Amino acid sequence: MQERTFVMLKPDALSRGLAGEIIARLEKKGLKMVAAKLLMMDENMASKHYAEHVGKPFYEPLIRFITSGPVLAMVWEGENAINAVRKLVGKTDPHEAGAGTIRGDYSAIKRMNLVHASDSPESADREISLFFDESEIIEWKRADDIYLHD
Ligand code: 3AN
Repeated sequence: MQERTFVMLKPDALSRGLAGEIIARLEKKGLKMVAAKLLMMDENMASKHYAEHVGKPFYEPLIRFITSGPVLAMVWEGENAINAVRKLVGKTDPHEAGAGTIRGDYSAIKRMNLVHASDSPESADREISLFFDESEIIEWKRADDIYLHD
């Protein structure tokens, strides 16, 4: 099933020069980038994005971190895109994330784990609409599209 998911490279990914590497992994899986925007998140946007974590001990440091530098917000599309990206990203805790996953390979601590990816269709819809207007999402075909879905 073709799906869209929201993916955001966090400030550590940009600062550590890992943006290209992470994007390459999603591209090679056969997913298609359909929207992208480099921005600084302000506190208002960060608190909306992380609303489910308000009150948790890691909330304040998380907001400080996510607003500390540029993030690359993106929408990716493809077969089972939500689950496919979560698998490529790996578990929240980098010590539990498997080798071969983005977090398993490149991140060292839980808060600074390089990338956010939607965990359900409901979160994907909510997160995409927080960052993008529908008009900013581009419909296009990859040259290899015929190999990537039925
Ligand atoms: P995920 O990004 O894997 O879906 P969530 O939604 O549970 O994980 O957490 C959102 C973000 O909050 C994580 N990406 C991570 O940066 C941070 N975070 C989650 N749990 C912790 C924790 N126990 N300590 C520090 N930071 C955390």
